[in-house]
Amino acid sequence: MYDFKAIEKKWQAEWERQRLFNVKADPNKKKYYLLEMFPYPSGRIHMGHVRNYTIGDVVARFKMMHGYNVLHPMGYDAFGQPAENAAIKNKSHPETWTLSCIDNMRTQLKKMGFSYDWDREVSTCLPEYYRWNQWIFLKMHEKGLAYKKAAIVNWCPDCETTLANEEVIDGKCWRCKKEVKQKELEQWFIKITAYKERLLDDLDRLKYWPERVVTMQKNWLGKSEGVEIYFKALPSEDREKTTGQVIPVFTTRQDTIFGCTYIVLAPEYPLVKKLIKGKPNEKKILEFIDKVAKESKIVRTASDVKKEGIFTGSYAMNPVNNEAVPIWVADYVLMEYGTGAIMAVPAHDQRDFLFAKEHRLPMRVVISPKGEKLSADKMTEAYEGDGVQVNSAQFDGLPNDEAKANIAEWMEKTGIGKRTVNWRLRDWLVSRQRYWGTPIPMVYCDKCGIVPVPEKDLPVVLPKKVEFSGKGGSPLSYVKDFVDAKCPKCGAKARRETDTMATFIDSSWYFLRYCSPKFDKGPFDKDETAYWMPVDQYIGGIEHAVLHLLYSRFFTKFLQDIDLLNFGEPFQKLLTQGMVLKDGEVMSKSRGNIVDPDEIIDKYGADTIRLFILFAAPPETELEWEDRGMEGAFKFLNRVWRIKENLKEKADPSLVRLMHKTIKKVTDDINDFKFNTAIASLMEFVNAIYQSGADKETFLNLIIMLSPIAPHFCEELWHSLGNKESIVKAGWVKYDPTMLVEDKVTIVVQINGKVRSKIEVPAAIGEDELRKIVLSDEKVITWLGGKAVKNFIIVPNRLVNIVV
Ligand code: ANZ
Ligand code: ZN
Repeated sequence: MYDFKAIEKKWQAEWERQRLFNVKADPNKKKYYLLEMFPYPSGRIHMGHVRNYTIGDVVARFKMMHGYNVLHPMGYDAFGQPAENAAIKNKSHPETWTLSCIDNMRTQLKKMGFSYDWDREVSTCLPEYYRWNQWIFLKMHEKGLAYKKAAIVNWCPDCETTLANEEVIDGKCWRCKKEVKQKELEQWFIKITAYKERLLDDLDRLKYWPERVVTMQKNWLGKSEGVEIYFKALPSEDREKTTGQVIPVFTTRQDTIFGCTYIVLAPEYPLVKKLIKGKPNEKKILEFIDKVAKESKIVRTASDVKKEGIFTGSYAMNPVNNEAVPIWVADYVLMEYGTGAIMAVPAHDQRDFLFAKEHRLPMRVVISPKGEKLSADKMTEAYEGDGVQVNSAQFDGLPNDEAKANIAEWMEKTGIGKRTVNWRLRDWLVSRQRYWGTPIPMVYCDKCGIVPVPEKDLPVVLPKKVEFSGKGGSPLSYVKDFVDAKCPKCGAKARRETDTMATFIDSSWYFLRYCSPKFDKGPFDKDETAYWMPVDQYIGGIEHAVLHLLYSRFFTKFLQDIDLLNFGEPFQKLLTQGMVLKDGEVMSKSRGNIVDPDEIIDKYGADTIRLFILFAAPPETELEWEDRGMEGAFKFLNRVWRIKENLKEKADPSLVRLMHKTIKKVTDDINDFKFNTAIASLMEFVNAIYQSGADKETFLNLIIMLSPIAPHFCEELWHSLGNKESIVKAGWVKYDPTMLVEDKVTIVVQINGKVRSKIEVPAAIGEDELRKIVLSDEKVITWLGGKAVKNFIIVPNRLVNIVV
C-alpha cells in the first residue's frame, strides 16, 4: 500500500512552496481560464463540491500540461442568510461565523490538491470586494437601471425578506422551500428588462452551452409574439350601449378569436371595481379579489389546480363578430402579464376548457384537426393543435397557421387589434431586509429625495455592532450610527438606506475580480480582464441555469456598455455536472446519508476520491456513491504503484503499440470530458503492462496521463524515477500516428484438420473476437454444415482448428 497520507501532504506543501499554480498575465502565452462556481461557505465542503472541483482540476492540469497559462481561481460567495441565521442561533456574529467557515473550507480544499492560484482568493463579504458591488450599483443608478418603486413583491415569511422572481421556484423560496407570499412594498429594482433582446439574441452564440440551459433561459425571458385585441365593455348585454371602455386582451392564438365565448380579467384589474359597482354581488366579488391577491402566482396558474372565478355581471363586445360575451374575474389570469385580460377559448385552451366546464360556459370549435370532426359537447379536453379554420367567417377553410398571419393583418387594417410582443422577464428585485449583505449606497433626504452616496465615500461599510431581533425588518434600521447620515447633496440630516443587496449581485461579476483581485481603482483592471476573459470553461450546477447564469450575462453586457469590457458573454463553454447520490437519493443532512469528504480523504486519500468520482460516471450524469467503487479505485492506484518494482529494459512491441493507442484515446477523451472512458483505457493499459511488463519510458507515459486525475500520486512516482521538475511541467504525452495502424495476420482455418479457409484479422485480436469472426466466415459455415463445434483450438496469430 502506498503511503498516501505522507505523499499528499508533501506535494501540497511543495506545490505551494514552488508557487506552481500562481499565474500572471503574459501576452506571449495562450491563456486558459478555468472557472468553477464558488461555494457558499457553509463550513464544510460536500461531495457536490468535490465532484465539481475535481472535474475542473483535471481540465486545468491537462491544459497546463499543454502549455497554456491557466487561470484557476477559488473564492467564497460569502454573504447571505444562512450565516445570519446561524449567528442568531449561536449568538455569534455573521462575520465571525463566515470567516471561520471559510478557513475550514480552505483547509479542506487544500487537502484535495486542487491547482488553485490561492493568491487570487476572493470573499464577497469583505469591504474590498463589496465596495465594488456598490460602485456598480451606482453606475446602474446613473444610467437609470437601478430604481426604487412600490410593487407587489414576493415575500418569504420564513426568511423574512423579499425575493426576486428568479428565486421563487414552483411557488417556493429557493432557499428554505417555504411557500412564498405576495406583499406590497417599496423596493429597489434593477432594470434587467432593458437587456432582454440582447440576452435572448446572444443565446444563439453560446454554442458550447448545454442546450437545456439555453432553453431554460429562453423560456425565462419568454418572448411571445401575438396580438392585442380590443374588446369593448358593455353596460349590459345590449351591445348597442357600449361604454367606450376598451379592454385589450393579449393572445398568441388570434386564429381562435371566433371561438371566444367569454373574457377574463385579472382580479387586480383596475376596471373590475368600476364594473361591479352597485351590482348585487359586489361584496362577494370584492371578497374574492382580496383572497386571490394573497395567493402565489404559481398556484394561480398551475394547470392542475382548480381555477376559481366569478361573473362580474357585465359583458364585452367581441370586435370580430359584435357578439356580447360575459366578463369574468378569475385567479388564473395574472395582472402583470400581457394586458391582465384574456379572451377565453375553451375549445382550444386547456385552462379555459376546465374553467368553462366548471362554470358551465359555452364552447365553440373553430379549429378542426385533419380528418376528424370535433364537437364541443363531446370534447373531454381542449384541442390545442393545428388544423383548419371553421366557424371563422371569411377565414373558414384556411390552415390555422396561415389564418394566424391573415387575421393579424386584417385586425391591424380594421383597427380591431395590433401585433405585440410580450416578455415574461421582469425587472430584478434586489433589496433584501437582511443584515449580512452589501449595504445599498443610498441616502434619503427630506429635501433632496433619494441621493446616491458619492463614489469617493465608498464603501458604505456594514456596521459590526448590530442586534438580531429575529423579528424581521432590516436589522440595519435599528443601528442608529448607521442610519444617521448627512445628505451628500445639501448636508442636511438624512437617513441611510437600510436594505442590503441580493447576494446574486455578488456572484454576477466575481469571475472578473479574480483577474485582478487586489485592484483598488475599480472593480477590476481592464488590462487583466482583456487578457484572461472570457472564461474558457465554466463548471457548476444546473440549479443556476437561470439565476446566476442569467444575472452574470446581464452584468457582463452592462459592463461592456460602460466600456469596462470588450465582450458581451462571460462564459464560452459551460458544463453542468450531475448530482452525487447515495442509495439513489441526493445527499442531505435530513436524510442522514451524507458522505463526508474529510473522512474519505482520511481513509483513502484525495487521489483515490478523485479517481473514483471521475470513473464512476460521466460528468453530466448523476453519480451514485459506492464504497466498493472507492475500494476499487484505491486498489488500482496500488496496482500502478507496484509496476515500478518490476520495470524491464525494453517493452514488447505490442505494448508500445497499445501505449500509443492509449495516449490517443485518453487525450481525446479528456478533451471531450469523458474522464470515465479515459480511465477505463488506462486500466486496460495497466492490465497489459501486468501481462508483458513495462519499461521506464512506457511507465512514465502512463504516469503523465494519470497525473491530472491523481496528481500527488503521480508526482511522487515521477520524482522517484529521477525527474526533478513537477510533472505539471512535463508536457503532455504525444502518440505516433503510424503506431495506430493495426497489424494484420492471416489465420489458417482447419476443420477436423483439413484447411478450409484463410482469414485476415488484426494481430492483437482477442480469443472471443477471433472465434466470432471465424464462425461467421462463409466458407467455414458451409463446411460446418450446421454441425456442433466440439473443440476450438487456437494457435495465436497462425491457425485455428475446429473439431466437430
Ligand atoms: C386566447 C387563446 C386561445 C390562448 C388558445 C391560448 C390558446 P404565452 O405563450 O405564455 O405568451 N394569457 C395572456 N395573458 C395572460 C395573463 N395575464 N394571465 C394568464 N394567461 C394569459 O401565452 C399567451 C397566452 O396566454 C394567451 O393566448 C392567453 O391565452 C394567455 F387556444 O389567448 B391565449
Ligand atoms: Zn439633501
